[in-house]
Amino acid sequence: MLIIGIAGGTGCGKTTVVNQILNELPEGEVGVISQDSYYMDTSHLSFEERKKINFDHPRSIDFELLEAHLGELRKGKPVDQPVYSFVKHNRTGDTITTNPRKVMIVEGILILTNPELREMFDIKIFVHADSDERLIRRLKRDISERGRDIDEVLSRYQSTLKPMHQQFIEPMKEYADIIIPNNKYNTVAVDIVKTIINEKLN
Ligand code: UZR
Ligand code: MG
Repeated sequence: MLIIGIAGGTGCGKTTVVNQILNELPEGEVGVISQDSYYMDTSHLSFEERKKINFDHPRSIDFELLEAHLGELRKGKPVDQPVYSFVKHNRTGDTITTNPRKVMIVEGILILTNPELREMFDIKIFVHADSDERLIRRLKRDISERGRDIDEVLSRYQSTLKPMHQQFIEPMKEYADIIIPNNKYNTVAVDIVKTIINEKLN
């Protein structure tokens, strides 16, 4: 199994890069695990309390479960991934069965911050976009897809996203094997990653 970790700040285009990588690759050969599915279970908190959680700090992620699941997949076993709701800021209680694939992609803002998880990646990719670009994308997405308003997104950005990015995410570039400049769609970089994957598949 080839395990690829894809990190980068919010709005850098991780999800888009992953989707472009998957595009045209043989179906059933490549699987994706998103860090988003592994936010800590916060069922014991009220919605108001959950809204105050710092979701950009590594402690908000259940790395233990994520590592355990990746370990099982590496052994060829399926896992039941939790399903997460950004609207409720919590796990929904549902799970989705994920089968092992020849190539597994793990994506998320904080996936390179955990040393044990980092060790499990054969290739570490950091997607870079400038912070203004990322803020614009984040605003658009959170308003259209995650039920936020402009004030909430901006104040969260200033109070949490930006400082956490500087403290935990940006420094992870140092661990990356490949940094993808992604202010615009970078089809060349995506093609290079696809070539590496195809080599593994053939
Ligand atoms: P991406 N996030 C939420 O907004 N709500 C949650 O319940 C859990 C996470 C956000 C999180 C982070 N920060 O910036 C973002 N906040 O999801 C990471 N607030 O996702 O890489 O797709 O932007
Ligand atoms: Mg994403």
